[in-house]
Amino acid sequence: MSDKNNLSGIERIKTASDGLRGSIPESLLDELTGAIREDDTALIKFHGMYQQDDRDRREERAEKKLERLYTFMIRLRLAGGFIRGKKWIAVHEVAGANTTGVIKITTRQTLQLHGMIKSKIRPTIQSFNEAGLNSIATCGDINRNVTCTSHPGESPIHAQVFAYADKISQFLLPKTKAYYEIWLDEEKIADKTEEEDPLYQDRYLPRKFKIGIAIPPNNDVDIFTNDLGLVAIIENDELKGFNIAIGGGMSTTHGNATTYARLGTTIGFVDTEEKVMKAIYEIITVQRDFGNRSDRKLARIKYTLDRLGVDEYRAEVEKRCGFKLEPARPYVFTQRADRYGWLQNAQGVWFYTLFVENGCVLDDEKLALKTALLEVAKTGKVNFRFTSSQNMIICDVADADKAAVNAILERFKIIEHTEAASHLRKNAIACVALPTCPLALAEAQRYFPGLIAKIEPLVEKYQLQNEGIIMRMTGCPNGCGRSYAAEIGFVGTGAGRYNLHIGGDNEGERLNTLHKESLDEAEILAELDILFAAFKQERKDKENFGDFSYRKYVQKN
Ligand code: SRM
Ligand code: SF4
Repeated sequence: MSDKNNLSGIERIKTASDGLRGSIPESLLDELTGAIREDDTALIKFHGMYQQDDRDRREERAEKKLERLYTFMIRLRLAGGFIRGKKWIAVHEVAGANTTGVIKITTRQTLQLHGMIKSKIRPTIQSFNEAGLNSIATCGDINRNVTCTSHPGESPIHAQVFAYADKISQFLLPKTKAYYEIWLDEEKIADKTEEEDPLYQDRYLPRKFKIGIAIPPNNDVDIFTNDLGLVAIIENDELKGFNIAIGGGMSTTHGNATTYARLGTTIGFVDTEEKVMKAIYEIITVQRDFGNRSDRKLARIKYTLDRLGVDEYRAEVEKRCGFKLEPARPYVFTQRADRYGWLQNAQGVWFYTLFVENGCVLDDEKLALKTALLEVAKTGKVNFRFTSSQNMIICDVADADKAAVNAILERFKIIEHTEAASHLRKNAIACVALPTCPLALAEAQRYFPGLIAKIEPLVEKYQLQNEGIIMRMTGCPNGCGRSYAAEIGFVGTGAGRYNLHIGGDNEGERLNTLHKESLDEAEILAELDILFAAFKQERKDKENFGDFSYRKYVQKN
């Protein structure tokens, strides 16, 4: 547990915030600056927003002695990445009116809008609210958006498992009414006992907390990168319960050897819904009570777990639950990549998975994706799901409506765009990075598509285009694009330079390893040429790139 005298600054801000209110209302009224007060920047995260500035324009603004061009990014809460068609239309409209217009699908199956100026925050949240959408607790030291295997065709009982994402998401919301009061003009509640929060209390968690649900054989959600991962155990088309894995997390800090990426450790199995919820709750209370509140770099559950030891952590959870976790049950993951095109689920309903490069929904000179999706939504016959690889599924399409939806997709060349993209490109993820992310050391989403265009000929040179290699890039070591869980991972170290990691497996059950440090583009391409040539010549039967590079370069045999 943390030394009470050595709490991080954020701990003080949280406890003094009066239920996450701080001085946000005053900050909003200050017309002298586009920013909000410093303490409030930590608090608005709990309301689903980040203060950012356009890093491309910092120099120009500084030369003119202007303050930075402050704007806000807002992130929605969409459990399991599901949104009704009507709500998509609302997001489209809000994006156009109040933000840059680009709708960004994130690696945790939700949506972000960037570039909102301070005066547009309340109208944005109000419009979302009218549409039945909110951004509560999508950021901050609290449970975030709950992810779930998105492909409804994966299992006949997908809907049953999927319902858990929403239940867990609701169950772990904070009790404070600050969001409604500040952004939606609801009356200030007089009786503060209504806001008492036995889970989060007044200091919330030591750090962010992430939960995902996977439905084997698909590990599309990268379950072991979550603080808490549930793996659905399905026998004879019946949901028996969930294996629970804890302690996943991707972030490291360059030059800080005490930080590390880690995959979750499975601690047991629970069967009934009551037990699932209780186990989740108490795993979180143990992290709340034992997590590091002094050093935010070491505050995630992965560090608490390794400090206490897996057995001690599990014993504390069992003591608080009042029951024991059963031994984990067997299952197999065989895939992680999205399945593109039309597929039908067990109930005969259709869904179409389309490729959205880096999750950026916009209209450009090549593709009018945003307009196409609006037209599809306006048919009133579809809903949407987002995948953890930043793609989109048009779902719940009845047999009778499929032709009409397909015609729109064809007219806007969405099908052609999805089919034409290489496997390498479709399996790739890049995080946002520049210009909005304040932590970016290098480009990611603006650079990766161009780099992939230079890697594709190498893949073709060695006839590896059907290998389904999973390649990911992040602009810094925080791992928002989960680069450490890729077969080939690029991690930004500085402008135009990336660490190259290899040896992760295809299913997301083994992290990769640092292979070469701080490469520029020419060095990356030269190194990949060597790696692909070796793979082509020396691979064993059916060995994939991740397993080959692990054997040859990590195990060295
Ligand atoms: Fe992330 C911070 C974007 C998924 C680990 N992440 C950030 C911020 C908010 C930068 C900041 O703190 O000011 C980035 C905003 C950029 C922007 O302009 O939009 C940012 N993270 C993203 C998104 C949008 C990447 C994307 O391109 O999709 C993802 C939003 C997910 C969501 O909908 O909630 C996103 N971030 C992740 C993931 C992947 C995941 O959860 O599956 C990780 C690695 C897993 C993990 O948490 O360990 C991740 N983000 C981080 C970290 C490192 C946390 C740590 O343990 O130290 C930070 C930095 C921090 O929290 O201090 C961070
Ligand atoms: Fe920003 Fe780093 Fe996350 Fe990329 S990985 S979005 S650069 S914090």
